[in-house]
Amino acid sequence: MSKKLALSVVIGLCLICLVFMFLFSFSDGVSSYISDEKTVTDDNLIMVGVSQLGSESVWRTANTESVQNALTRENGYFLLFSNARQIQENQIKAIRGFISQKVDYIVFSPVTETGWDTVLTEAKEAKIPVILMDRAADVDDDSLYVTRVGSDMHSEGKQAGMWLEEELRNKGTFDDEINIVVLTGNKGSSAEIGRSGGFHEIAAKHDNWNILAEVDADFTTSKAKEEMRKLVKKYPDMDVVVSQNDDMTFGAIEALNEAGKTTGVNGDVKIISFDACKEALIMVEKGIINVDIECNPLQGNYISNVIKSLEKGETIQKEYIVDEMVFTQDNVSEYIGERTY
Ligand code: GYE
Repeated sequence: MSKKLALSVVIGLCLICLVFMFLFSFSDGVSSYISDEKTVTDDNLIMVGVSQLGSESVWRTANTESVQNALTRENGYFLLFSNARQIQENQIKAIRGFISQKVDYIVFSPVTETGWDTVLTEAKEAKIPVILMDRAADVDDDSLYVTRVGSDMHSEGKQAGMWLEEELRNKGTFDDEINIVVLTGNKGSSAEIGRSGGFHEIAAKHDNWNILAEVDADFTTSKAKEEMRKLVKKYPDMDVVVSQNDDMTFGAIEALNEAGKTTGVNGDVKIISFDACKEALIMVEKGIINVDIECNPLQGNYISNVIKSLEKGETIQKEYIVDEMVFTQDNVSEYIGERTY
């Protein structure tokens, strides 16, 4: 190859690189511009501020995706999304930010049940309707939020207790002493309050049910594993673990296995879990988890429907409870394939 030809090849390649670099930086700039700022043509979009409480679980990720997939531009929304990383103060800041940005609606999933009166009063004064997603808020004045879309956590807790009654009856051990350990999600969250309350309601009917410990494991796998390592040493005779979400269940099972204990249908320790994400349903099918009480995170379309109704001036309910099931080895197989999270 002549020197001249080689030089023109090098120059040609450099030019191609420059064109690509230009295109990449341009497309980056456009996408971040589109997602961060409202343009003039967006004026007819409904602006919604969503404050998600965190990303602690598989359930939460599915819940986030569901709301993000429902509140899209194509569906007529301009979405501002904020993740509070399980800290109430972060949620309060995010809500104040949405108020100052004059959003049309605020959607939020309260990390704890109490402590919202002041900030929600500020939203009400700014005439911004607030929709609770997933968890409930305990406020003095009900008119501080327009509706809640979520689950009946108390009923989920009761379902767990009722499953255990049935299981013990079937095994002929209904009147035997039974040792129970509970891993709760973060204390003071409506998911924990509901599930603990519902389970206690059933447990209170049985003097032979000994709740040995109730430990907060934050709804996370790592914390549950750490806590269960201690619990299994302290209570090697535990018969049942009630774990208030699947992520904690995974950690608890790992710790139990490490301690030489088997779990599930033919195991040493019965496992009751909540959420029913795909990975856990597979463990139900294999008999590693006995029962999984479903909690449905796919709430995005419900939220969108509520907003569309409010836009039309229609009256809406104060609460929308999503559909849920109870999964055991008997019924789980037909549902695993369709589970998306
Ligand atoms: O069960 C758990 C999540 O609030 C119902 O929060 C939700 C719970 C869910 O972290 O996995």
